[in-house]
Amino acid sequence: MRRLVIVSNRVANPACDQAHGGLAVCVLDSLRKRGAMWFGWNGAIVTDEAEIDVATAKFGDLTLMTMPLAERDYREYYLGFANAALWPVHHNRLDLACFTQENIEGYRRVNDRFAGTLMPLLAPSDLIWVHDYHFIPLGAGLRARGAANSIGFFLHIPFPTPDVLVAMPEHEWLINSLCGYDLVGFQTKTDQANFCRFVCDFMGGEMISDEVIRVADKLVSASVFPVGIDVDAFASIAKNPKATKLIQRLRSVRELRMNVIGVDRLDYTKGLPDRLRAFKRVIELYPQNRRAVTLMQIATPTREDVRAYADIRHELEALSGEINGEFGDFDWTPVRYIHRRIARDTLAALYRGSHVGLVTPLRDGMNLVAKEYVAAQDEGNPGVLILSRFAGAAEDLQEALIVNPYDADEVAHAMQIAINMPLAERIERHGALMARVRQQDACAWMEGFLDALADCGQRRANMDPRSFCVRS
Ligand code: GDG
Repeated sequence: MRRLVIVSNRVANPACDQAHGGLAVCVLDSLRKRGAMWFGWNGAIVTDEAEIDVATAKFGDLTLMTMPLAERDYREYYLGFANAALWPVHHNRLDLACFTQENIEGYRRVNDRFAGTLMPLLAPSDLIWVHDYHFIPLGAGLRARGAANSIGFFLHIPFPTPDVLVAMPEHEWLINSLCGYDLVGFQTKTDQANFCRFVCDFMGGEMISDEVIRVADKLVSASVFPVGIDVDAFASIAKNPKATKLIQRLRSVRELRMNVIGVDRLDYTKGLPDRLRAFKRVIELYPQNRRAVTLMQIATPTREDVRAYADIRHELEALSGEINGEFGDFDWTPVRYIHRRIARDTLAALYRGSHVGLVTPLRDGMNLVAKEYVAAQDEGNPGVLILSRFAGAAEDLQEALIVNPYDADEVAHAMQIAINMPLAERIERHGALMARVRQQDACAWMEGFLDALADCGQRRANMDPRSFCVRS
């Protein structure tokens, strides 16, 4: 088997339960059955560039190779261009995007440094899989250094429509860099279609099949690979004795009848203020829910050095205080707001112990929380998933209650339906959702991508670049 080299901004250490971003979760889950070398940032920041060095750690078949970022790189590449330009643009938040020349240069510089550091570590037969928006130009950096390997890229976040993308300075350079990969993978058909539309309408590309575009003298495949989780592993931690004890504790709080749960990184794309407003409406519109329903919102700290993230935190704290102040009583707290990281097994138990899973991002590449909620349920008495139509997961999880997260009354109405849903309907919906989550699990995602990448590599090896233009 050819060695797999994974490149992503953050690298998760399998020995500790510290992975709380979606990328780390699905890559780790998919690597359980296959070895790899995983290369990226170790999370440390150094003041002096001379201190940047690669460290190696081995965990069975998995080798982690990581290096720190210099302070200036952290500011310009990570906070600046990746998280204050690319992230908001890809989530349709041009109002929050901030573009500066220094940040773009920082992004180029770090991509170039990572490509330069990785190059001597590669063998000619390695399959290289680059992940996410932090490293769009990394593949081109490897090619410029002579890498002839098959190189694929997967975008974990949505791909914007062309009219949004053109607002970003350097968008042509970025998309050109994407076109240098053999294979570009997307979460949904909509993302893939947006990418193809941009390449064809703005860069002179031409579709030569549903998934292959010819642009300039290159062929690039653009395909859909929805990410998933390790379903059995997650379901089993949700059922273990520790989880069962925790669920009993959760349900033994006398006044609590129904628990609604939300779990998200505290990010403005996740629609948390809108969710709290919808929860307020479910109490206002259906007074029988007073004292009977509680929303537990876990909002894990993330990217706290980016201004927009501090703002959303204050908004959320004010809103939960407002709802609790207005409706709460000495024996009922309507919103339990937790702003800290929770252990993964506790999370699994909380999903299982909750009657409703509320997943209502304003925009999301996929959303693994939706899949985890389904996997954790008791199939004989499952809870109900409420899912935003703007989460990539909604393309497949149609048996959830699909809602528009911007419409508080619509979400409140769905919550009421979920709270009252008869057991038979819950079982039927859950069975269908579970089948989909199983079908598109972490292994299927990885195998699908790597098989397609190997095919693309074969195509490149077989083809004279000058013959790319031939069309049947
Ligand atoms: C990106 C895309 C795409 C959250 N809080 C805690 C915790 N988590 C875990 C969840 C889940 C993961 O983090 C979050 O994944 P999501 O998919 O929901 O969201 P992003 O982090 O934004 O992920 C997303 C994903 O990449 C994969 O491609 O689906 O669209 O934005 O696994 O359980 N885990 C623990 N404690 C927490 O407090 N242990």
